[in-house]
Amino acid sequence: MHSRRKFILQSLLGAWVWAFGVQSSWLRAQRRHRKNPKKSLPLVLSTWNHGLPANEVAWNTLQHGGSVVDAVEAGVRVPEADPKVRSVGYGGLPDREGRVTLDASIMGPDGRCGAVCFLEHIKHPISVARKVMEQTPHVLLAGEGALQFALSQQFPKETLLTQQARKAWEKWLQSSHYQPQINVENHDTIGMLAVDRQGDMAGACTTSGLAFKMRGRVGDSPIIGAGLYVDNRIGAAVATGLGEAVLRTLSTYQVVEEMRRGATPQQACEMAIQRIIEWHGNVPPDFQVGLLAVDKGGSWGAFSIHSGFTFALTTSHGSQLHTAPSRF
Ligand code: SD4
Repeated sequence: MHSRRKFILQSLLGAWVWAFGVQSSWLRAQRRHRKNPKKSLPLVLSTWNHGLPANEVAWNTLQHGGSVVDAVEAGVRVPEADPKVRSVGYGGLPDREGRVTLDASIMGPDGRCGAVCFLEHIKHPISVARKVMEQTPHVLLAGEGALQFALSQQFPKETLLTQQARKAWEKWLQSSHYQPQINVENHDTIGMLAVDRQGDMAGACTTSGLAFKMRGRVGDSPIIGAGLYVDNRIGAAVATGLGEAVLRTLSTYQVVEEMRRGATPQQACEMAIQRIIEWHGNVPPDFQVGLLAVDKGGSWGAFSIHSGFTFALTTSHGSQLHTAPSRF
C-alpha cells in the first residue's frame, strides 16, 4: 500500500513536471511572439523532431534570398533523403506488398498547388509535386502517370526500400496484422509552413503514408485542403496523423476558414481537432492527428488529439522543439 501510494504520488509529480516543463516552453514561445510579432518573421514551422534539421535548411534558403516555396521544398527534402526517417521518402516503410509508395503536396502564396500520390521509385516526391504545380495545368498526378511525368522531368528512378525497412516489413509479414493506425512508432510525416518577412507563405507535406498499408492507399498529405492548405490572404495549415480522419473533415481547410472568420491559429487548430473528435463519436479516438497553423502576422498554433505531438519552430530567436498541447 505504501509503495502504491508512493507510485501514485510520483506519477502525479512526473505529470506536473512534464506539463510545466514541456507546455511552458510552448507557452513562452507564444508569449514572446505576442510581445513582438514583427520579430517573428520570417518563421518556419514543421512537424515532429525531424523538423529541426529540415527547418534549418528552409531557414537558410530564406536567408539566402530563396522564396517561401524554395524554402519549404528544400526543407522537406531533408527527411525525404534520410533513410533513418521511416515515414518519409527514401527509407520509408513499404505497403503490405513491400513497395514504397509516396504522397506529397506543395502550395505557394499565389494559390497555385501541386501534388503527387501513390508514386514509386522517386526519392523526392515534393520536387515532383512542385513540377506538377509549375509545369502542368494540373494539381494532382497519381501512380504510374506521376512516375512517367517524374522521369520526363529527369528525376532518377531509384530503389527506395532500404535494408532496415525491408527487415521491418518481413517481420510484419510474420503476423500480417492489418492495423493501419498511427501510433507512437509510425507517425512522422513532415509538414512544413514558412512565412517570409512580407507575410507571404507556403507549405509542403510529404510522406510514405501508413506503414504496411493496403496497396493503392492514399492518405491526406497529397490532398489540398486535407493535409495542407495555404491562403496567402489569411494563413496556412498542415496536418500529420491518421490521414483518413483528416480526409473525412478536411482539417487544414477548416483551420484556414476558422482563421478567416477571426480565430487565432491556435484556436483554429483546436476547433479542427474538436471536429475530428466529434466526427468519431466524441470519445478519445485510438489514433493521433496533429495540426500546425500560421497566419500572415507570424502568429502560430499547434494542437493534437493525444499528447506527444512535437513540432519545430524556427524564428530569428533560433530553433526550438516544442510539444503541442493536446485534447487528451
Ligand atoms: C497518412 N497523414 O498517410 C499520413 C501519415 C502521417 O505522421 O501523417 N504520419 O495518413
